[in-house]
Amino acid sequence: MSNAFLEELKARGLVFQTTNEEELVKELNKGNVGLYIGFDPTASSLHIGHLVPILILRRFELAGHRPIALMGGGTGLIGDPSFKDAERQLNSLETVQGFVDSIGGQVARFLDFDGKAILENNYTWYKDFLFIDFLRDVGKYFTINYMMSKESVKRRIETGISYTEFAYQLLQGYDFYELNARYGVTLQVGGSDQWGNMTAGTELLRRKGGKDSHVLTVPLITDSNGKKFGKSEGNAVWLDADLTSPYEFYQFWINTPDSDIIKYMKIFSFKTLDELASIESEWAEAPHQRLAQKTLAAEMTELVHGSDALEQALKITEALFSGDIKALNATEIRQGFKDVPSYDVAEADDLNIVEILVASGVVTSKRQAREDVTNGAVRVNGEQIKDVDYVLSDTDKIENEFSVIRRGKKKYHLLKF
Ligand code: 383
Repeated sequence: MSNAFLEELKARGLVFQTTNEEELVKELNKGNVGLYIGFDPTASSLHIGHLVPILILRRFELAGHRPIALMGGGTGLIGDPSFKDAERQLNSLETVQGFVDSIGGQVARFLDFDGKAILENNYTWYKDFLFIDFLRDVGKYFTINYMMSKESVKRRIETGISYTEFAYQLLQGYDFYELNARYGVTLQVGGSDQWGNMTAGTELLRRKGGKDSHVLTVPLITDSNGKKFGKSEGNAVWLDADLTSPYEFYQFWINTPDSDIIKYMKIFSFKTLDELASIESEWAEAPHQRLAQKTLAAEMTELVHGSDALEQALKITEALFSGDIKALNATEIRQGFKDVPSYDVAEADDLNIVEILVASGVVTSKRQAREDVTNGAVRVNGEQIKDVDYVLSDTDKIENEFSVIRRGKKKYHLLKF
């Protein structure tokens, strides 16, 4: 027996490990399976590493199952020790609740909470759970040996772990039990780092509830160098547009190396494997045109930020490529030039091109500035300035806020008025 949906997940490289596969196949073949993934509120935004599990929920939803996104309003107050080197700093209740609200809103973009999908928060059942009851009703089903044998906490048992974090797996285990009771959830999905916590749940459901349940993990995504996926120049790529702009988000995908792009397309795209295969063959004929990267970047940016944001990201990319900076408005300039050096122009600054090049630090001397201008190496908002006596005026200010100076082929500076 097999299940077409599970086979598709495997073909996309989305399955790392499952509990007994035959049983899981049987369950999926029944259809309308309740499944969940948990997200601990450790920041105000989810990041790109959360995208695979979120999109898996969506895949299950599209296949007719019932996905639940569980916010860890309770577990976020404790801190998951899985594969973490050090004890977590405790966040306050208000902080964690704030994070729950913001990341819950983010997940809502990907699932239909008016349809089959459900948004839950485990603080709902932990806020009134007495410690004595928890020890009697949950703790009693686990031996210390069992808890210590988990790969996810093994290292910490040697280096140090508080009783608080050590107990975390019981909380996640109990969530599975609770969601089974409330919504008939029989499957928990998560990253491979979550296997230990998730199987604590199947254990509790079996021992306390006498029920079978299932776990499926998705692989930790790595690039062709074996490095963890999801950093852009060392920074996390956030799903919140205020933390990582749609343009930067788009660029992150565009910059995927050829050695990774086909793998990433299968993991992230909702296009069928047949469609992806034809994109792949077209791409392979002219990889330098980056068709695969462009296709995935567009699909992901639209999915996460919407079609207007995608359009804007494309517009900024195009303007930076062609040099036609005047095509951009102030918001787009802000996104496109977030990482270039900028200079706040002061009242007293002389706006002569040579003077301002020096004052803003584009060049270090007037002699250099004059030489660059005369040689045609200086552009203001994409327009070449060859006259050393040129004085910036209002027409050089984009929406009265910015002038973009380019020196040579690629060096950009932003003047802020
Ligand atoms: C809490 C309560 C549950 C079930 C799960 C949780 C959260 C879980 C956890 N998950 C990570 C997180 O919150 O810490 N203990 O950042 C990440 N997940 C998913 C996926 C992943 C994991 O949210 O591998 C990456 O995104 O499982 O690291 O009852």
